[in-house]
Amino acid sequence: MRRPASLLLALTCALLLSACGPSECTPDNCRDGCCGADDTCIRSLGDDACGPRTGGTCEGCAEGSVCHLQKQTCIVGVMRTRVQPLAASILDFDPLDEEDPEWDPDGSPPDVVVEMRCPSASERSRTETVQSLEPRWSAGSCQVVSSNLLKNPIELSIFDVDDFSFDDEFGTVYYQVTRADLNRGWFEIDIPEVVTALRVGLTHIYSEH
Ligand SMILES: [Ca+2]
Ligand SMILES: [Ca+2]
Repeated sequence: MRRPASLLLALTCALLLSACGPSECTPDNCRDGCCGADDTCIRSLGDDACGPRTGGTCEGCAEGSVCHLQKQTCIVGVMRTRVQPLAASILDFDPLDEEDPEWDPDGSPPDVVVEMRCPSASERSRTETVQSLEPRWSAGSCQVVSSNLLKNPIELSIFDVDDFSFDDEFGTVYYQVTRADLNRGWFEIDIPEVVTALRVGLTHIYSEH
């Protein structure tokens, strides 16, 4: 009779690991986050869970304060995020135009621009034009209050600028920035069929009061 009981216990443990193993959040099992109230390790800090990424205690930031992601503590002030398209990889032919798959009539690489409409921004942001299948940009960012960036998506359009005809559109997407993105400092998306990767950098600016 003893054996089936212990077998059942072992089975229950296997199914409900947390019920039998250590469930407490400690610096040992939470080395890259802070410990939340329910003993979970929170790796993406934010205003409602902010604390040292060494298994310290997460705290909620008070009204009028925000979580400083580098300092890993609440500060009184405002956090803004600068959104900057950094790099893309473009297909070397137009998959939607079988008759004339070259991006430009002379066979040169596309002249690539990213335009963004950022939450609560009055104007669209536009990068410089870079003629390449692997364009890199350093201008044309927008700056948004970070909490707004978590509530509303960014509209991103990417296209080949053409002087004597309509620009070749690669696509337009809406992307909702996540808390993990803010912690990582960038996000990467693809835009079917043409853009295999578009990487966008997120740098944070804190104005402390
Ligand atoms: Ca073109
Ligand atoms: Ca062009």
